[in-house]
Amino acid sequence: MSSALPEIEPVTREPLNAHTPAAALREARTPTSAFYVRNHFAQPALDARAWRLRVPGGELALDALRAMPQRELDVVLECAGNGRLRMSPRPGGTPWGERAVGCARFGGVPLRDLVGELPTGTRELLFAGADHGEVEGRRIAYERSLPLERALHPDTLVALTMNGAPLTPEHGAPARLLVPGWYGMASVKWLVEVRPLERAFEGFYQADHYVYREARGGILEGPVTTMRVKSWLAQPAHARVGQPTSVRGWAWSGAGPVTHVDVSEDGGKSWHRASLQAPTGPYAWTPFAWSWTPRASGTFTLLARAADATGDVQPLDAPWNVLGYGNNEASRIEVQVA
Ligand SMILES: Nc1nc2c(c(=O)[nH]1)N[C@H]1C(S)=C(S)[C@@H](COP(=O)(O)O)O[C@H]1N2
Ligand SMILES: [Mo]
Repeated sequence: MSSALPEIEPVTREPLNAHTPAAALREARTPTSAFYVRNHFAQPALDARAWRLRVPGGELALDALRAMPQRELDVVLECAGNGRLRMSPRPGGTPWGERAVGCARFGGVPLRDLVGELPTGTRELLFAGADHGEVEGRRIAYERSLPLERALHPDTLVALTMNGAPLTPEHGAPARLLVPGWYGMASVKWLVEVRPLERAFEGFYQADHYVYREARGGILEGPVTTMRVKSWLAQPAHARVGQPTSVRGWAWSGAGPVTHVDVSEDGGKSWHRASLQAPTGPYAWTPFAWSWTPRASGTFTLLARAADATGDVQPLDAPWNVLGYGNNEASRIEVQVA
């Protein structure tokens, strides 16, 4: 018997970018070793004992953070570039297929418990990672800001754990920001500084990247923020003619609860309402299931389309924008029916 941990599937090696393997996406919580990794630069190796988090009014050591009241949340993290390969014409950028997504239990300290009194006139908080590199001839770090309201939301965490264990180096050890409901770029890994800003941040990963540009197909232009409603069909891979088969998967949205999921066996001509189970928290994905009885043998592609409480529905075709963000087209699974 093998005790090997499930492994990520590299998309690029330097820097490391890797998909979650399909098998791991059959589980409600994605194992950490299988959870997709998205890095812009080489991973910094931070010494947890020497590490400090600079916050307005001081700095904090890891032990001090661990001693504070902790909050745990199941959170779907999805890269804004997930599904980019299906866009046409194909945008540049990391060639993500469709598995730059996962759901894990994160634990840590609400950011608002860490920042003391902020200077009057503070509009945003800036979050700096320890990783850096050269971009368009300039040396920059991975930095992102959040509007004050989102930064101080009780569920915005400085996360120290993932699936009950200390963060691993790939996922931002010793501490990362976690912004539930937003695409992954907001959740700054290897966090070393939180800084108040009086004006909107205009750094590379804020104003040049992670913006919807020349957007078409239901995406408005502007900054990339919340995850658009989406689903993942996890099973089945095989089915038998005349035998009921459980079609299952997950649906999520950063804008509100998932209200329904429909499944199609005929390429979107007709739809069947799936049953939903309660998610394990407001930011976890929602399990759905539909019983399918195939009437013929062959290869079938099933489609799933989720909707959320804001009335948003997954489009059947990939939306498009220059940098290839936010593709939330209906999900598909190929099933061999014998
Ligand atoms: N410091 C730092 N934080 C970062 C990134 C990065 O390159 N550097 N990538 C971001 C992006 S684009 C995503 S999608 C998530 C991915 O988190 P994961 O690698 O833990 O899955 O981290 C975000 N935080
Ligand atoms: Mo991302």
